[in-house]
Amino acid sequence: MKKGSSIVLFSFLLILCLLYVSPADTGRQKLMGVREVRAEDATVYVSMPDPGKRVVIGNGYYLIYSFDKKPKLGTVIMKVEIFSADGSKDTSFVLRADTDMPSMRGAHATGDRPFVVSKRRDYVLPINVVMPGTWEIKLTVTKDGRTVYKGRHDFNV
Ligand SMILES: [Cu+2]
Repeated sequence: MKKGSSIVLFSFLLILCLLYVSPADTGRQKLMGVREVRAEDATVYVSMPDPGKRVVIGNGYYLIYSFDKKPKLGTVIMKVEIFSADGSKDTSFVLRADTDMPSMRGAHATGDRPFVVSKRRDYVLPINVVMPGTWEIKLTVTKDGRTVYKGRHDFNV
């Protein structure tokens, strides 16, 4: 009788653990997920005008971005030119871009990757389009270690 009741008690505690521990874990993961989304919302990427148009980035500077070809499956080169108020090219900025598919967030996320400055004083970055759908490019422009502009461009392939 005593042994039987301790088995019952043990089973009861085991069921309690299974019931309580797993939902708690799920809840914690959900909470963390919410926090991640909020952290991302806090960093605002402004939707940029179309390629070839001026994008004002402040202090008289503007950028113009374009692609070496209409984006399609494969590698497309993103080019960004930055001009100062007098229209001369400026390569004193540091540019980074994070590429992903919003519909399957994280599946192809590249993380922030730096652009390289070319001989023509363009900022260039190869982007690998590995599947059809909507892609997003999140561009971060920094100068002297400070973020001066965050822009976003979506395109369909
Ligand atoms: Cu995908």
